[in-house]
Parts: sequence; structure tokens; C-alpha cells
Amino acid sequence: MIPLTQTWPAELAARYRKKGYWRGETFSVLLRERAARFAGHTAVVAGETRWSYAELLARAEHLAGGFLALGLKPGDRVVVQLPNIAEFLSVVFALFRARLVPVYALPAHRVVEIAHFARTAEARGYVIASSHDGFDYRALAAQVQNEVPALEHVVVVGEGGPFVALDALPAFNGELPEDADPSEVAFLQISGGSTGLSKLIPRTHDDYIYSFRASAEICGMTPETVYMVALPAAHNFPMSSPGFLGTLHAGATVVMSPSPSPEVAFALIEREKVTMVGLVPPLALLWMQAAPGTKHDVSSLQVLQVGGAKFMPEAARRVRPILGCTLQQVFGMAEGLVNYTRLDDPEETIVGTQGRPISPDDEVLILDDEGRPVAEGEAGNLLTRGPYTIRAYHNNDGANARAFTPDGYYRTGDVVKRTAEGYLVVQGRATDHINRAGEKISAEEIEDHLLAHPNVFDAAVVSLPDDFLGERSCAFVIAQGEMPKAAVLKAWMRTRGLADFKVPDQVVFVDAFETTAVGKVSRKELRASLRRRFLEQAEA
Ligand code: AMP
Ligand code: DBH
Repeated sequence: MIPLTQTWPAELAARYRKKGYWRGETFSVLLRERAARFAGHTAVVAGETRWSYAELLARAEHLAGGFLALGLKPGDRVVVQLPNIAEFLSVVFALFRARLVPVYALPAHRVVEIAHFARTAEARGYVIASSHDGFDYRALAAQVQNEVPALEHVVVVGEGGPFVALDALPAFNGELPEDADPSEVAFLQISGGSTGLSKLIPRTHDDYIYSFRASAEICGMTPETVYMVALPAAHNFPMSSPGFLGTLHAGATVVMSPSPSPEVAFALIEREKVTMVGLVPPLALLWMQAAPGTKHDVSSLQVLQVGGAKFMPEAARRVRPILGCTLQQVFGMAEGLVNYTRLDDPEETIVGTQGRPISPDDEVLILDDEGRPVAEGEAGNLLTRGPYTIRAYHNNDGANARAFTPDGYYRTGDVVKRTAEGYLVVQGRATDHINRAGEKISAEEIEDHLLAHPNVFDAAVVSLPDDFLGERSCAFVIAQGEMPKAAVLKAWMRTRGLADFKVPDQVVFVDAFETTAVGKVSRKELRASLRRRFLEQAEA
């Protein structure tokens, strides 16, 4: 197995420890301490389930034994694909306790993505829910196992069917392993992926715990906070900014919402007196549309966080008048760096910027395309390094060579400006991906799929502005032989076994892609010119 590593230069690691960012705490120690301090306090609410801190700890320790009794060994990687249910927490803390390494997948992922994660992480285990939103994950697991036989152990929350049910893990009569070294990789997070398939992001106990502990402080979390997970719990935003982990760190209560829709979420806000929630911009728009007419009392809400994609100032300005709570913009990435507007910032900062970094030791560079710093206030490429930003992806030399500078800065691919106060304003990005309502889609990955269709000669996938999604995906396709219908092509994409959000929203057939005098264009220029011409025509 390729070892999991994430290392910072020794002088910096020493500095991060000395400054108290890295405190040598692990996930298991964290839960144990919280359970000791907040034993009877509610840790998690999901549907009719309500577990105290003591109960969450007891469940996690019991399941940790079960996973080991099943045959998983400390160090094994386990793909976790669960909806927003209480077991999300008991399972991941069980994995931490057993020194197993979660690999976080979203419920929307299908065989293409899960097989890729399982292969790249060399996973031996896979935890799913039997079904969710009308989709049978056991059928998916069978497909994945077919492609990746090394994925030996499938564990199911609910009816196990051909697999083991979480409730029926074998009894364990050994001893749970010693606690992890806090500088070890604790789990693998998934990147949105700007080129090709998602990359795996190894995060250590030290760096990740710092990021959500500091986030919980910035967001003013106390044991009285009630934080709702409305986005998929596996996403880095509701997991750590400050997310459910920051919530547990604060000894507060996590409410799992099975759906981010206003109908479902508003009822839960009322029932549980939710004080804080994180949304992507399209959902924030939906909530603002639904709030004036709702029969539910959502006045407990104090902070609405919005992030994952750019929240336009016009919409941002309406949050307080309509929802009666403070907006917090969050600009983050699973690779590390997270920026927040602070709760007591002036309205113009909250509305007009995407916040400033968590840490005084987050180093931020804004460079032009030649790698020179831009003038103060000008737009440029954002590069960063710091106490919770990775130095390398797992098992991906090509991506590492592209994404990191020799002195360890991560090239975010985002184009930003910095205000005199050090706040970042996102302008767009340098890399070709579509940010569809916070879901990042790689143009290359989708082009690759389209090219597999017998009637597709060539394809270029671009983002188009969309009032609701922020960006939608559009595939420009040159057909060969019989011209397929757009709807047929989309339906065919669905059969490819990839997440539904990656199916192009729009398909436009063209006769040819223009070429320059030299007869060649880079894919990047091609996408840019197709996009430009399409938008010009749409305007005319
Ligand atoms: P991911 O790779 O999936 O972790 O996505 C991180 C990327 O999402 C960032 O590099 C940005 O491109 C985008 N993003 C996240 N939050 C915001 C925000 N508040 N405004 C604009 N873009 C954002
Ligand atoms: O989009 C993201 O990846 C994101 C957004 C807000 C993120 O990872 C985060 C906060 O931590």
C-alpha cells in the first residue's frame, strides 16, 4: 500500500506547534474529552434519533471494535458514502478510534467516482446506507466491487442485503489500538477536481483540528450553538467550516437535515431552534424566496454562512432584511485555506468580500501569470500555504507537480483581489472547471466521457452564467455519423455511472471548432472562445 503522508518543513511544523495551532490532539482524544465534559448534552439530532455526547462515544467505540472484528486492519482505508444521518458521526469516529482512514465520498457519487476513490486510496472497506433518495447503494456497492475486488468489506447502515449491516458487525474481544500520532494522516478528503477525476487530499489530525477549532472560535460557537448540516455532511464546508466537527469541538449540538430544501430545513430549524447553518448560493436564494411565506418560525437562526461559490453582493445584501440573521461569507477549499467574513465586520465587508484567512500564519500570494506579485488591489492568481493547507495530494505526481510550487505554495486556481484590510474578493478562476452551485466539475473529465460516444467526434465543456446555479455546464459537440439528440446524449451520459450533477445542463452542436492560423488551439483557449462566441450570440 502506498503510505499516506502529509509533511510540512520541520521549521514550519515547529512554528505551528509553538504558536499553539497544532496541539497534538487527535479525533479520538477530542471525542473522549468532549464526552467527559458534556456527557449528557445532545451531540447529534437526526430525525427521531438524539444522541448525547456519552452515547456518541459509546457507539463509536463499539463500532470501532466491530470494524476490526470484521477483518479491517489499522491503516486500512474505508470509503464512507453516507447521507446526513446520525450514523455519519458514529461511523467516522469509530473509524478514527480503530485507526482506520475514512475516504469521504458524496451521496451523489456513482460507480465511476467510487471506483476511482477505492482504487486510488487502495481501500478495503466501504460504508453505505442501504438506500437514500430512492437510490439503492447496495447495487452500487456490488458494481464497485466488481471493478475493484480489493474493496472487500461493504458495511450497510440499514438492511444489509448481501452485505453486513452496521448493526450486525461481529463481536470484538480484542483491544482497541493505541491512539494515533497527531501528525499522521487522519482521513482523505476529495477535491472538486479541476482537471480529470477528483484528487485525494490527505489531512492530518493536527492540521484539520486546528482549522475547525479556529473556525468554531471565529464563528462564536458555544455549547448552546445548534448547527444544522444542510449540505452533504461529507463536503468539507459543513464538515469543518466550522461544520459538525467545529460544533462537536465546541460541545454544541449538530442537527442533520436530510435535505437542504426550505420545506424540510425550516421545520427542523423551528423544532430544534437551530442557530447556524451553511449553504451554497443557490440554496441561500431559495431560502430567501421561501422565508417570507413560511409557516415555520425560523427566528432562532443567528448566522447564515454562504460559500462554495461566489455569492453576489446583490443577493448578499438581502440576507439580513429577509432572514433576520447575520450573513457570513465563507471561501474555502478542501485542500486547506478557509476565509471568513467576521460576524462583527461592517455590512459592506460582509456583503462585498469573501472574507479573510483563519490564521495569521496563512500565507497568501496574489500573482500575475508570469508569477510576479500584482499591484495592491489588482486581480491575480491566488497561491497559499499555511498550518492547514496541504503540501501534496495522495498518489498523484502529475497533479502535485502542477498544483504546488517548489516552495510549497498551493496554486488554488482562483483569481482574487485583496482589499487594504486583507479581505479577498473572488473574481473568477484560472483553471477550467464549472462551479455548478458549489459542485466543481472538471471540463476534461466530462469531455472524456462525451468522446466515448460513437456519434461524438469532439467535445468541449464550458461554464455559462446561470441565474440560479451561478454556473451551468454546456457541452459543445461536433457530431460524427448520425447527429444524436441533445436529450439522448444526456440520457446516455447518465448511463455512464457518474454523478448526476456532472451531466451537461446544455448541449450545443457545432460544425467545427475554430483553429488559429497555426492550426492549433489549446483546450483552454478553445473553451474560452466557444464560451465567448456563444454569449455574444445569446446577447445579440
Ligand atoms: P473544492 O476543490 O471542491 O474544495 O472547491 C474549492 C473551490 O470552490 C475554491 O477554490 C473556489 O474556486 C470555490 N469557492 C469556495 N468558496 C467560494 C466562495 N465563497 N466564493 C467563490 N468561490 C468559492
Ligand atoms: O467549496 C469548498 O470546497 C468550501 C467552501 C467553503 C470548503 O472546502 C470550505 C468552506 O471549507
